[in-house]
Amino acid sequence: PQVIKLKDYQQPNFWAKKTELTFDLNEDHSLVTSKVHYQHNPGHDRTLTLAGLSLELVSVHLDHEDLNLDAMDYSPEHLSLKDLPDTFALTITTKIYPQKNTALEGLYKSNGKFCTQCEPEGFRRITYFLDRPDVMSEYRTTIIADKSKYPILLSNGNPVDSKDLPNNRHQMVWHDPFPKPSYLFALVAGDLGCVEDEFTTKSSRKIKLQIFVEKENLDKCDFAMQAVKDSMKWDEDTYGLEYDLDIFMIVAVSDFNMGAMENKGLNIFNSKYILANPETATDSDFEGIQSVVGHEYFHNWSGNRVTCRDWFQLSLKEGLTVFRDQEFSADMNSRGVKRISDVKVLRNSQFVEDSGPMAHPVRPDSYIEINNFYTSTVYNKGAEVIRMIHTILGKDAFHKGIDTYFNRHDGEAATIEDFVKAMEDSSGASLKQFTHWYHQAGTPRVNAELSHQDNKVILKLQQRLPMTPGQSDKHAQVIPITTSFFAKDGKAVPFLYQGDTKTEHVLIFDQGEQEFVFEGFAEEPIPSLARSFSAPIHLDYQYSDEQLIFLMTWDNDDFNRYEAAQNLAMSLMKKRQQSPSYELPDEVLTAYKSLLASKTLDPRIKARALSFPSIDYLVSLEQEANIEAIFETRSWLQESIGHSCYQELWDAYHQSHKQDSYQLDAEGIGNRELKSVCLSLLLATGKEDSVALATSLFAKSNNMTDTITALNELSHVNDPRRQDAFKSFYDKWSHDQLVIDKWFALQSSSYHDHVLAHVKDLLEHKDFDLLNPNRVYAVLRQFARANPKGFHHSNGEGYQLIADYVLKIDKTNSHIAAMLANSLSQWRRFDKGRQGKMVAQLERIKAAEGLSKDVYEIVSKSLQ
Ligand code: BAL
Ligand code: ZN
Repeated sequence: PQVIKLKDYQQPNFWAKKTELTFDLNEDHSLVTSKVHYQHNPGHDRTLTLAGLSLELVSVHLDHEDLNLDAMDYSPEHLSLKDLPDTFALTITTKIYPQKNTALEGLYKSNGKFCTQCEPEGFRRITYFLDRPDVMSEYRTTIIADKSKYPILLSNGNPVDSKDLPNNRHQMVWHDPFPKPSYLFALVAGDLGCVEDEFTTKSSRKIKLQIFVEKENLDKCDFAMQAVKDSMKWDEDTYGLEYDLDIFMIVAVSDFNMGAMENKGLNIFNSKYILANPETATDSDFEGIQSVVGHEYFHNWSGNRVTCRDWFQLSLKEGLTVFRDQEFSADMNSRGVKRISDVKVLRNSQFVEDSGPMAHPVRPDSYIEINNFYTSTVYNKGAEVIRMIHTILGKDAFHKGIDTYFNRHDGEAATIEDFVKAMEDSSGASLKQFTHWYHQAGTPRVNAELSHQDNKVILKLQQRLPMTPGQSDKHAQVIPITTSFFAKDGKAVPFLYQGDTKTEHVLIFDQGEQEFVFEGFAEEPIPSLARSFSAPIHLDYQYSDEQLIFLMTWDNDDFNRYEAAQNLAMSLMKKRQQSPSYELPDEVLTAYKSLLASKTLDPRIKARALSFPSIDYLVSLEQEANIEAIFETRSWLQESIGHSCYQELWDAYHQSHKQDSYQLDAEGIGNRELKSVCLSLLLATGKEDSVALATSLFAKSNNMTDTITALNELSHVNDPRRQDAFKSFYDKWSHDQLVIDKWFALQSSSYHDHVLAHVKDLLEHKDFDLLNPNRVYAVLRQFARANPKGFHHSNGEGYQLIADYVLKIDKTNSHIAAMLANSLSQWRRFDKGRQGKMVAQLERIKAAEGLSKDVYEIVSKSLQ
């Protein structure tokens, strides 16, 4: 397959100024007529080559001339015309089959509705087009369909006309005045219910808000609607950014590859990120809805008004928009808890990716299939890079930079350089060296050492960026290290640095090795480094367990308090691995007990401090991980804390458990999360009364969060109560697809001994659907990513199962297949036996005939 390279970027030969689309939607096929007004790009060739995918060409008109197809240069994948004039209109009719489109890209059908997904390259499955983000066009879209089956016809922009047609058909015309690339095009046609509301902008314009869902789900849209209004308000208050069209629509569909899509004025969502009420959704579902609704809404500026010049710039919109949604959620909820969640995601997926064969820079240099680059590096590390710019420049300069960026590039397709330049110009700072973060892959390791002399503290930092595929020669990066020091009394020490005395300074660490000298210390303090995770790095500082307990108790940065607990857990696990007779000392147990007993600490921070690093993250830290040993020591730690703190956990559980009241607020959510962690540690002991406690929570729960907490614990129990609970859950919820996804997912991540056979049964279950991405994620991705015990079983059967399904799914949806294939890419991290078995499956996939380029790219890079 062809490798696309950033350095080969060229502007197109023609621009598409206006695009008029007509969709004639039918049950067997649809006809799409596109009339595009092209304009020659001076200095470029006069050949126009349009992209297509699986298209059937019906007719082509150049202005008014009907072109003879037999004499034309075209295939299902391209259409090319030579010697074209300066301006002309090209009218193309294509025949497409949305009903047969299982890739869920382009125009397809989901549950009887027509819908689209065009990012990144789905539009070419609709018509021949300059399907690239730098070609921005004004769209007018006419949709024609049967009036009874498809009463609702939607597209981007504002509705401008509608009328009835013969044969019970009707048509609707939409016009989007904002030029946009084809990837932001959207169409929906179906019989949908609608929840409506209104938002008044800061300039007093009234915006109509509509969420379209299947009629039986109309009662599950309130939370998402509130999130839309909160997002609109937040973007005005924070960045002065106002919504631009008169109407903002969201449609929820059940078959969707991604979480959601920011099409101009018509966001299309995976129903998982819209539909919720306390009976069906967990607290984390609600959080997900708020952040995804925010994310897609914020794209209206960061992505739509200013888009990307090419797909190498994907992080320009995604990194920035993730940063914006993270800040939105932090402002709406607890900032400390949000930071802990975001770092957890980063470590569990981006750090893992960055340490394996798929490691790539935030701005990749090349790709085979761009769909493979919607990664946590582009999204989450991209957001960390924006966050560091915010930290280095400060809030005011950052906001000025954002203003400059949007003012300068409104209506344009921009690059990462444009963004950085806007930040530099408005702050006066140079970000030249900083831009290595965009070009260099890999997670920097920072080693820190401290010494104390007289009243001074010297902090010595060293940075090292590991080699990654295709990159061996690395430059030192600019790393902001937010630093405080604590005295023995638990207070932060004010200290002098660069003429300023404060309790917290941001150190700019930009050399391979650097010493920082601070004054104002009567005694040697305990450092709190990279506070709030000020940079996406691995930080090595040799804390003693005693110091970690101190920080866990006294640090006033929520993230670093959690971090101390994580480091303490890793230190304890290491000691146990080195000495199998090692047991937790009293000081450690006392620390956990006082954490649980604290009257002032946010229950969610307590809960996070008592949750330990994931197996995947622990594996990613090793050269050749012994997964059994990691699994055993992690279980030992949970079990030891469970046994030694049984009474305290039991008490904390009951204090958090408000049986009859349910509140979706900080207190309610905090209590439920702490309760869940306590229950998990209690069950780690295997004691009968803890199993009884989970069984009782399951039986009496009045909300989905508690139900899932209990069912998750019971899923690992080797006795009939597991089966009973799953049966009663299924009987109660079999009508609700999203809830049944949870039922599948919990069984796939169960640690019971026969889980592989059980997963195979689930794949044969009547409700399993290979064409529905959420269901595939619930069973197969969950097994591969959230069940290290089952997936990495030494017999290799877990790997074989995943490979079997990669090959099966590749025939219908290569995007989902590639995502699944990626779970085999980390093979180098494991022991020789597992390595051989994973490689054998990768080789088997690679050798398969007719493999998609999506899967080919993942497996071939994994094997390199
Ligand atoms: N643009 C694809 C989905 C998202 O990141 O919003
Ligand atoms: Zn996005």
